[in-house]
Amino acid sequence: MFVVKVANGRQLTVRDLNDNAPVFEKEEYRAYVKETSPVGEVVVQVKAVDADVSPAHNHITYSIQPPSQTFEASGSGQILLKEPLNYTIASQYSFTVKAQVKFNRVFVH
Ligand SMILES: [Ca+2]
Repeated sequence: MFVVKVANGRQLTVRDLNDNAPVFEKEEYRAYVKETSPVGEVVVQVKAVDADVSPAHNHITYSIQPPSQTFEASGSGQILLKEPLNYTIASQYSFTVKAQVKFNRVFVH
């Protein structure tokens, strides 16, 4: 959000308060991956958007919660395969991807 306020004859500009949390474009992502998929393969691409305008307040990082042995999230929201799959051990995985903005600074000029 971009806010400009004038108070007491002095100009106060609050530039892009970090007041928006990132929001995923979809509530749920589903993907099918073959048992023979190589390590490093992109299983699914997730994307969150943050309504704040400045890069310090809308640069999103992704992580899998709780951390997974099998999958990892890249900086751009790709969910990658970290180890070979074995259908007989697990035929389905579900996990949560957390999107967060690292910096939490408010700029007041
Ligand atoms: Ca934000």
